Amino acid sequence: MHETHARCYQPEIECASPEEIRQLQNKRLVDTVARVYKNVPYYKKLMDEKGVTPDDIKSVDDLHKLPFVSKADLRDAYPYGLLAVPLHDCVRIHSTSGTTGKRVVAFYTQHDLDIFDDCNARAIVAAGGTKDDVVHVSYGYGLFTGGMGLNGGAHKVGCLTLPMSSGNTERQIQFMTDLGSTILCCTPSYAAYLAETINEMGLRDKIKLKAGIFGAEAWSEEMRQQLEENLGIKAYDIYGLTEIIGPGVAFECSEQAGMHVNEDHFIPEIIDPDTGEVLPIGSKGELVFTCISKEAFPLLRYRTRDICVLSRDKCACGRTLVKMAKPMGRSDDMLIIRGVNVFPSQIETVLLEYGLSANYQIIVDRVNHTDTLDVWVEMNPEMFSDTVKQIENRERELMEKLKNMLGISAKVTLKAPKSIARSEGKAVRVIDKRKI
Ligand code: DLL
Repeated sequence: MHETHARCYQPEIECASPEEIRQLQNKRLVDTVARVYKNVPYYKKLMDEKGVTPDDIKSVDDLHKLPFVSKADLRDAYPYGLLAVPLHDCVRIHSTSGTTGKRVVAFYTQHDLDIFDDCNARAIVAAGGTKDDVVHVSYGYGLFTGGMGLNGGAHKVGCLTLPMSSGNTERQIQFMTDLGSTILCCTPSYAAYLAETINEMGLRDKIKLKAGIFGAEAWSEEMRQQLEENLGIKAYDIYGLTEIIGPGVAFECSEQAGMHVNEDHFIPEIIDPDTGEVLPIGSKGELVFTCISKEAFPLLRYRTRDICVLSRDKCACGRTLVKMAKPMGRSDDMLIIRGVNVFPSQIETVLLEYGLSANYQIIVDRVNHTDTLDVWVEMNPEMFSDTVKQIENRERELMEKLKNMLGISAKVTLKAPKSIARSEGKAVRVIDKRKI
């Protein structure tokens, strides 16, 4: 094993016993709470309102006593209100790609960036990365955390790093073939676009990719299979959010069955999104994180809005870090159509199981006081030569399958290949015209 590789895989943490991790978490939690209570008036106010003092927090068992922090708090406290160190100790800012209201800004000290690199290095090593790899980073660089996050991790592992950022697909592919990229890091939707273009250009034999580290948006198991086949790789999931650190909050290992949470830095909880009650492990609910090692922006009990399940089942990779399942959607992305909860991921599963690609769009509208659900999806080139009758039959079959999955009917329209816009970052899958 290379020396750098050995440093980035940290079995003393990643394979520690749950008790050892708990001890570390207890200490870090107590320290963090005391520090933010003292240094951040916003936290002091939230805790005082809840009648909690740092003395009440003696271990992780007391976590539930702390108030939640939500995106609304971040907007309220914008930009410096939750900063826990003097601004001159900070060395970087990242920001969310938020569409409405004020953006969220997150601050990092050098120590925080070291943690960020560490978390991403663990993810790269878990995906089989070593010093011999050429890591092609096509997440956006800049305020978005994706590019810089994976870049830092790849450097730490000692990989040759291509800081491509997103866009200019042909150039991406040229670099990939000329420089022998072995690990691709980007959103799964951009990976699908790259795969499509590589295959169209007839360059599949020229690429040396062996793994992909895909995240920043929801993607289904079916999409994983398609990406693995179309690029000849193993596709690993990676999860994170700007408010907590960026990518690397959790990462997938060789088992490809859920993501290990970097519990030495972030404590996960699952709560009932309506009542805030903490749910037992294995329950489905909203994922909440508490940062216990960061200096500048250590959020306590931050409500992610991601709907998820945690598991402590033994993992064959040897890591003992708790695992989170693929988030099944966001509580605020969940569509309520004619009173029924619909997650875009359910629709994606039906389309991909049918053999279609992930180029689809979901359009929700309200006509005569009734919600309508339209699903546009591109045909494969083979289907495109079908007769109109065959295409109509396929649409009917898909509507039937969607009805079974969702419990409500949707109108499916099969579109010509390449007629739906591709994305270079996070895909826009849902157009909800009811809100306009
Ligand atoms: O998306 C950070 C990131 C960059 C993660 C690169 C992975 C790779 P934000 O832009 O703040 O940060 O968006 C965070 O994206 O709350 C989830 O809803 C969603 N998300 C992130 N990773 C995944 C994933 C980055 N693997 C929000 N699966 C989160 C599903 C994901 N959703």
